Formats: sequence, C-alpha cells, structure tokens
Amino acid sequence: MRVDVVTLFPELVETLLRFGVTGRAVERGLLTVVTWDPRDETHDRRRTVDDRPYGGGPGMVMKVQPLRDTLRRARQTAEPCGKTIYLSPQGRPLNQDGARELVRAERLILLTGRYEGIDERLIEAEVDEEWSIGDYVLSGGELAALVLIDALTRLLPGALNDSESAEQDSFMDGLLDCPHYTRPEEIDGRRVPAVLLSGDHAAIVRWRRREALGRTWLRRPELLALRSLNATEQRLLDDFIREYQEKTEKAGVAGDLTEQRGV
Ligand code: 9D3
Repeated sequence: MRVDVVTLFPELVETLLRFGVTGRAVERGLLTVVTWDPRDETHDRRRTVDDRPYGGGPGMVMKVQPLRDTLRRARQTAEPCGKTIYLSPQGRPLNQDGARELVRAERLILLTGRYEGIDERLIEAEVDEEWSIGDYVLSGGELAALVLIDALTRLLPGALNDSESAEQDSFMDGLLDCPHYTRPEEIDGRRVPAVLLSGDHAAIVRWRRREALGRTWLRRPELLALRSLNATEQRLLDDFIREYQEKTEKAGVAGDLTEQRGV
C-alpha cells in the first residue's frame, strides 16, 4: 500500500513511521509513505502557506494555491492516484470497521491541515472522503494521519508477526481485551487469578472470554449493542454479570441480565 501525506511537517510524519510495526512494514516493502510539503509549492519570498479568513475573526486558513498544486503533483507521481482523504474533526469517525474499508485501497492521499483548516471549496473539489479520529481537539491533522496509517498497517497481510497477530483472533473482534498478568504470582498481596496458573487450557480460554465480555459490558456497553453474542458468549456474560452483582451486593433481577444495561 502506498500512502502520500500532504503536510507542513513532513519530518513529524516520517520520524514516527520509522518505529515499530510501521517501520517494519516499510522495511518489508508492504508500506510506502511519501510526504509532500505545500511550502515547496509556494512562490513568494516568505513561502506563505496561510491566509486570512473571509468574514474576519481569529485564526488563519491554509492558503489554497500551494495545497492544490501539491495535490496535483502528488497525484501525478504514481498510478493509481487513489482517493484523497482530508483528516478533519468534521470527518467520519474512524473505527476498526472504517480501517478495514480503507486498507483495501492500493493507494491513498492524506491531506492534513494546520491552523483553522482548509478552504471549503478545496474540500468540495479535491477531497473524496473526510475522516476524524475522534471527538477531541488536535493541533493539526498529522497525528490523525499517523493514527490512521498505523491502524491500516496492522491490517496489511504480513505486517504483524505470528505472536502479534494471535490477537487478531476474530473471536474477540469488537470486544475489549481481557486482563493480562506476568511474573511474579503475587504483588503486594494481589494474586494472579488462580485459573491462569491451573494449566487447564479450556478453562483459561473460557475465563479470558468471560473477562473480555464482562469488561466490555462494564466499560463500553455500546460496543456490545453493535455486536451479536452467540449462545456461549451470552452464557459467559450472564455468568460475569451474576458474579459482579454478588460482589457489589446488588440483588439480581429476574430476566435477561444484559437488558438491564440497555444493550
Ligand atoms: C480550536 C480550533 N477549533 C475552532 C472551534 C477548530 C479546529 C480546527 C482545527 C479544531 C481542530 C483542528 C485541527 N484538527 C485536525 O486537523 C484533526 C482532528 C482533530 O482535531 N480531532 C480529531 N480528528 C482530527 S483529524 C484532523
């Protein structure tokens, strides 16, 4: 997969991608990232990349001409030119399903903004899709582009090693992870759950699934609503909930326990 990133901070993007899974994917030839700096497409002595907003007010808008010329140049360098994606708070919120959709592309061009953003007509004319990475305020689109590239890279065949891709076990898709433990067996009186020391592999698998379901129910109930549970999972979750309610001394109520949380 080839990703072109249009950014005022090309080094920021390049540096972070040198490490970890993304760095290895680049080494393995699975991922190519090319950066484009709109400042290189300016023609004035000051290399101006921002301009004042029509209507007034504080903040600047990215200057149109350097961005437009940069996009055109990026598209000319390789086939296919791919979709142009603008990272912005107004975009479609990225999640794992979205990442799975986007990774199917052979090539993407990511447009990142600074200041207050880019001219709306540039979005209309040059942008195919607008994506956000969540509802919080960043200082620019570069970190969002890096987050997106990282999520996509993990989905490229061959990017993860065997130990890393075990987590891709589709069974746990859409759920939070179970708790993890390593040595020693006891820390300040806190013991590793006995089942993990039992050597009973089937019991361990059941416990992990139960914990994943239970933690999702407790912390992110809306994720459970997006995912149907099979009979085994429903039983494990009911199990977790019953135990949780005993622990918290809340009386159990008859009926489907899952419905009590409105999911
Ligand atoms: C404080 C400025 N805000 C005025 C109400 C608007 C604003 C402009 C530009 C807020 C953030 C940004 C820069 N953000 C991005 O470029 C961005 C982003 C984000 O801030 N949050 C989540 N996803 C993304 S993708 C790109």
